[in-house]
Amino acid sequence: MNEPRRVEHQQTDKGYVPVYTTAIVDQPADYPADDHATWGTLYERQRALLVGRACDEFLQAQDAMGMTPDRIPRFDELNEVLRATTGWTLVGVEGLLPELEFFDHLANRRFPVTWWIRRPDQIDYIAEPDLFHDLFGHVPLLMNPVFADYMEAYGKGGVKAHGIGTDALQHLTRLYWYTVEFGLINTKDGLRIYGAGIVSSKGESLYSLESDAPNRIGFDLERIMRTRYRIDTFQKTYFVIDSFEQLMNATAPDFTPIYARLEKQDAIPAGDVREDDKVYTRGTGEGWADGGDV
Ligand code: HBI
Ligand code: FE
Repeated sequence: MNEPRRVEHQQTDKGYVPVYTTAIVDQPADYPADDHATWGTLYERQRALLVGRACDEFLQAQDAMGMTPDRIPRFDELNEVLRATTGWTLVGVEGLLPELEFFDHLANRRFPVTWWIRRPDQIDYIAEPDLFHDLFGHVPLLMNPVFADYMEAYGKGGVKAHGIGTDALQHLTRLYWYTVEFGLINTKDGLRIYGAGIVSSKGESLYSLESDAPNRIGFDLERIMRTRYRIDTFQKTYFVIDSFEQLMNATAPDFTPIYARLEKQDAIPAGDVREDDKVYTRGTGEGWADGGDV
């Protein structure tokens, strides 16, 4: 299989990783058997973990798109379902894109999916977003109309933030990190996962709901935009939304005054808990712990 065309390594919000050419690329006509096997192994392992841990919207969407462990899905087949449901399409790319290109895709309801999948020896961890992370982790929720609207609004906000400057961009990237990548959602049955970075990771699918180590804090836009994050470990804090509508509504206002306020405030370390945080106890639905839990 031809290797992806790396452009150059850059320090990004995902660490020092290769940032690729921004060209749209076609999905290869087929993949070596090894790649299909990697997809199948990861798919079956994650689905076994995620029933009862991922939110229903994620699991149902993945089934509705016709994703199976049998083979790497065809982008054009997924696009038929996705386009008809929320107007989103996925486009093949070489890998991580410069931020502006990435935001521009989202602003136009295009989700960039890396066309190659990790090697068998990388099955447990890969620093870059590969096909499994993007297709298994990010694409299903684009079937949810409200989340699909949020992702477009986020992209438009990203294009604007890029024009404002690096501070605005940093604050907005934290919002992506703590929702799209590592978000939890509160349901009548308890906390559930919706973040792509969690659902595509075996260890973090368990840790995010069941470990006593991380904080779980109710969604607060400016609190999130001030909060640093780590890229090389499990998260020290997860933010919990009540609904995708809450997420969508949070991006409705113009962020300019928010950026102005954030300029005057310090960043919050990833592991901090502040006194007006709404703290969740692990894995349950109760919002207000008695405070003794953290
Ligand atoms: N490029 N292909 C791709 N996929 C991403 O998730 C991605 C990206 N470029 C930038 C980026 N994410 C980050 O800036 C986001 O966290 C905002
Ligand atoms: Fe991602």
